[in-house]
Amino acid sequence: MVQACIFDLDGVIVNTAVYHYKAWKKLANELEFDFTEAQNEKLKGLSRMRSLQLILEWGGVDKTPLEQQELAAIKNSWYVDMINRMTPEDVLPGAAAFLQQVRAAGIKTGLGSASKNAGLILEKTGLLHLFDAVVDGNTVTASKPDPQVFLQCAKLLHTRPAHCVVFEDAIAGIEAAKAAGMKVIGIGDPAVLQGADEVVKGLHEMSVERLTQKAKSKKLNPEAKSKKLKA
Ligand code: B16
Ligand code: MG
Repeated sequence: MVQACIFDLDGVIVNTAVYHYKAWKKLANELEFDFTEAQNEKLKGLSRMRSLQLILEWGGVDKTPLEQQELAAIKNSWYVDMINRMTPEDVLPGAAAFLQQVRAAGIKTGLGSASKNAGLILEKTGLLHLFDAVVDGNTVTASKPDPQVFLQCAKLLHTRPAHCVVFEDAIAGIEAAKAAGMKVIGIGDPAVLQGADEVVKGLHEMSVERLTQKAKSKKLNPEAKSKKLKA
């Protein structure tokens, strides 16, 4: 039985990957190397500092921890300039409607994001009131694929992990949800998100009815199969 839905933010509720890309590219170019969209894909779901470390590795540039902090702050100021201009129109198709439907059905909603800017994004897009709990990059000490973000969220929602369904677009996030003992619906390409129990193109394809059906399916609920076999 699904008692809570936990949503990743970037790639599920909004698409801020494009702003991350622009800001990281500008930083890479100032350091005199390039940064591609394909590389940006690999950063999805990873923390800001882990992203920077990978970018510096790809560019063959060595920086001290203090310099890394400064570079991350510069990138973040460019990124924040862009997200400050976000409006409710930037919410991905079907996301607000699905959140409202889930809540109307008595299912709790939580946010489980790696972003330290999650609060600002939810405020700018007018979605904050649709979440019962928000866990983001400011509250966790270990980033995805560590399950901490989703476990903390389930705790705040007073729901056992087995009764939570996570919506995620990144491989690191799917691994985190699985490690937390939760069901996970991938948002994106099934060929990429192979670890997910199910994959849909976006929340516009979801409804509470479909969520309940998916939760009953053998893939999302392996216990159903073994109980049936035993009976
Ligand atoms: P910030 P999510 C993640 O958000 C992004 O996917 C990832 O690309 C970014 O590095 C991370 O947030 C940290 O973001 O710099 O704003 O703290 O997908 O976990 O919602
Ligand atoms: Mg994401």
